[in-house]
Amino acid sequence: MHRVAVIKGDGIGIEVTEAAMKVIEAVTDRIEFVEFEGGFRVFERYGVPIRGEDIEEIRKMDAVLFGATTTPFNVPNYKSLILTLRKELGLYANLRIIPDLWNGREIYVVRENSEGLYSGMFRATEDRVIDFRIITEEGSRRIARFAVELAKNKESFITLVHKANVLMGDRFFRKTVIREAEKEGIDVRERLVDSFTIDLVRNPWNHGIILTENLFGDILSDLAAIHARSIGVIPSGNYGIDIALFEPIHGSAPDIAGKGIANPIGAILSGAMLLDYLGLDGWKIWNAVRSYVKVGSLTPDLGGVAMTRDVVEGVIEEIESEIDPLEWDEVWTDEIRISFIPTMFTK
Ligand code: 48Y
Repeated sequence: MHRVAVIKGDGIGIEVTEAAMKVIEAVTDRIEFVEFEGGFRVFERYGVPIRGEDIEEIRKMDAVLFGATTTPFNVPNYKSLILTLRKELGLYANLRIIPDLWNGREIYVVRENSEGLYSGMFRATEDRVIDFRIITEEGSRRIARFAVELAKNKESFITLVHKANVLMGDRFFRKTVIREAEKEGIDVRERLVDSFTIDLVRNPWNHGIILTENLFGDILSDLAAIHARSIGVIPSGNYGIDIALFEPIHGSAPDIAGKGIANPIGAILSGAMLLDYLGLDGWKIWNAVRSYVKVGSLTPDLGGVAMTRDVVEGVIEEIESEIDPLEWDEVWTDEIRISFIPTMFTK
């Protein structure tokens, strides 16, 4: 039995996480969910976005399934729940898979998740604020290792995106990445972040594993999201040394919360990434979602009129009608390759 912490969060985070749990339960009975509360409402009661004792409990779990939270940026002392969890759980690697579900292709973005301008270190005086953009040897090495393993696994290469022509930290980062990739014979193509944005809009599918530092990764992965047709279908994983957290990349969408029309696919595919991490059958979910979107009705963000529950039911039907993979070898082999997460990140 694997123990998975669940933090549904706010707004549509609640609906989509429940959707993902139902789909996971249709694939396996080897997961026990344990729910925790976190987000702004917890902050109002306790002054922190998640209680210290809950973090201690979560550390003992095998993985975390996360929905979405609202982070007001005008409340003094409020710290984002997801940023707190990334830090507390040491989740240094962020993998976002931007899928084109209709054509079976994906953009992979690996974002360094713990350093750069997210270091949390700053110096403020009356007339000047300095945010420290920290890049360390160890931080660069471990994210490089993550991207190298992924590239090896997918028989692919790394597109390393940086601004080393201007930033000292990026010169350091690129040296470490190139050294780690060379050790494993992985090809590294380098791109400057500014001109790369144009390519990511016009020609997004052929960059292998895109690897970059924290803030560039935040921005580039949102930009790449345009190729998924809706931000509502994009899953992600935040990986640490012995725990990982999976979340759709969309936010809590207060405007549609509670209406039952949120797209659950990003959360459902995050569930697929979670199963892969635990060594279970994530590919079944990927296949079911790909089959469903071609025939089933879609939520409003994808131009349809479906409700969240219609999509959940449809995806579960696809899972239940899945042909025995042995009768299906060619597609099956392909899907395994696409959805597989390297062994070193498997529990
Ligand atoms: O996960 C993301 O990319 C979000 O934009 C967060 C970030 O900057 O990494 C911010 C989320 C938040 O403020 O709660």
